[in-house]
Amino acid sequence: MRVLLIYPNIIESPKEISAGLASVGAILKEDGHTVRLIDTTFGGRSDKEIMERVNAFKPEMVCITVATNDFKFGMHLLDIIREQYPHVPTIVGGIHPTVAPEETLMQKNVDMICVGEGDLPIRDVARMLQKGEKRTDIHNIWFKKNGKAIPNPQRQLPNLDDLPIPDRGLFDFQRYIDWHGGTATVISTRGCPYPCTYCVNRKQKEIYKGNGLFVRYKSVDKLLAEIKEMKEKYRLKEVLFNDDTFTLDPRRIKEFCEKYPTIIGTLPFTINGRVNTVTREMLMMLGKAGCTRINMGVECGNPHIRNTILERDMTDQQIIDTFRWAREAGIKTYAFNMIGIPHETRENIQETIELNRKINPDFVGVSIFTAFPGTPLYDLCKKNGWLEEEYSSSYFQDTNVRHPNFTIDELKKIRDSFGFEVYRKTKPLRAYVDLIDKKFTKYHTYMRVRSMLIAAGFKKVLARLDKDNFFDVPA
Ligand code: B12
Ligand code: SF4
Repeated sequence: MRVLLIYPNIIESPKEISAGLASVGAILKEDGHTVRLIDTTFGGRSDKEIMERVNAFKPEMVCITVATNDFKFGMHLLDIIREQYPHVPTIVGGIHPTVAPEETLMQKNVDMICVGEGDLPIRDVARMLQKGEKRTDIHNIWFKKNGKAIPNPQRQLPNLDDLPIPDRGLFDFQRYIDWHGGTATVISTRGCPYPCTYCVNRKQKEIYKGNGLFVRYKSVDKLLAEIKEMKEKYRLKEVLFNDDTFTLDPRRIKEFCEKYPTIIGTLPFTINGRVNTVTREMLMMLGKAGCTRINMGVECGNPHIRNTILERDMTDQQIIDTFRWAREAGIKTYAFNMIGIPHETRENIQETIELNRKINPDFVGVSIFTAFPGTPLYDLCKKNGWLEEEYSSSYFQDTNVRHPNFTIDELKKIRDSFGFEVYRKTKPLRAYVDLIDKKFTKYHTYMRVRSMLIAAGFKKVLARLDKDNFFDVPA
């Protein structure tokens, strides 16, 4: 069967493939289908350009992935495809249908949705369509009949080693690597066990309950084989593990650190960690194995907001210690922060700035809080009438929350000077460049030029000129 995959990605930065579609594509190819991808990450988003590519392929099934921010654009693409291909079945997967299934399924041109992990369900759907069957009982897939939803239960979560390696070749993967100045992305786990109230993991854990372990890992051997294959196929200088929390299992980290240098060599890598999952010893091991950067959430400097509203469960001292250990292990640090959290005040934001000054990260990132469906904080905002009707299109540029203590413009101003405030005393040059950079990120043209400069290695040039690292672009 000719299966068309669509990645309706519209964000300017950072640019990354959809590992979900790469996994779904790999499974479909393994099952003998002809698979093609339309990827809008680097452009080609007009109706005309999309339809030219659809017509060149003449799909027999259309599969699209959507997150909340690209939901509108994704649905528009299904509408224009349906006009010309009224009988071709459509299925929507990804995080948005997982957390907002009814809303997604009830869109006019959506025939089926996949709730949760889609590797095995999509195989069943394609097999069913190929045989011309009309089943409505496939686990994880919700069907629509006479305008009504037919939900189905979840299946057992698959063991990650039983799945094929995600098919990066469906994308122009080299272009993504080049865009990141040589960084290739990998996912080695699925799931995160923590209860943070703004994160979709909490909802996913609830959805998958009773169907096996939510947190699963690729075995170290399989993971390293995947990276080795990637290294042979593409020109890369660095690996970025996009796992929510790479540092969950200390024994696995130990095995990984022992084997990585032997099998992969000196290729540097970046990970996402969580303050209370790492120890000094673990960071030392990671540093020796080639880890050059760890990204960790600080989120809020006020302990009550952080631990009661966000349920992060970590003290200021733990955060300060962990960032220091990373530095001692020779690993650069990136601190994630949020502003505009429900119940937050101006004083609380000042506490976040103070905490960041204390930890003095190499990079600092801040986003305006966005409430995502399926999370407790979304429900809280809804209950209090703090939600805008439209979903915001980016964590960094906008928000769907009308905060009682701030206007959106105020939050944007605070966001734009956040890095400046953090680095003002310790790294003044860096602070001013950050300020200028943030002032311009709202301009589409600036972001495009900035993306191009990053891809051209501009960041590396600047980094060489100034060890403070001007730009806090995760790459
Ligand atoms: C890597 C990553 C990115 C990358 C790539 C995004 C992508 N589309 O894959 C980049 C940097 C571009 C990115 C950007 C953003 N991200 Co992001 N990102 C992630 C991260 C860390 C990993 C995603 C991933 O690869 N997972 C592994 C794969 C295997 O899982 P998956 O994509 O969910 O796919 C499975 C199923 O969903 C399903 N599936 C997926 N697609 C399809 C399609 C079909 C047809 C079928 C049948 C099944 C199916 O099957 C797959 C395999 O089982 C997740 C966290 C997470 N836990 O998922 C956040 C996450 C997806 N991101 C999030 C957010 C908020 C964003 C941004 C809005 C932030 C911003 N800067 O504006 C943008 C939105 C961009 C976008 N269009 O997705 C939120 C999404 C919340 C929401 N409700 O939308 C998440 C969940 C983080 C969080 N914990 O809150 N992100
Ligand atoms: S630690 Fe990070 S990924 Fe895990 S639940 Fe909390 S916010 Fe989500």
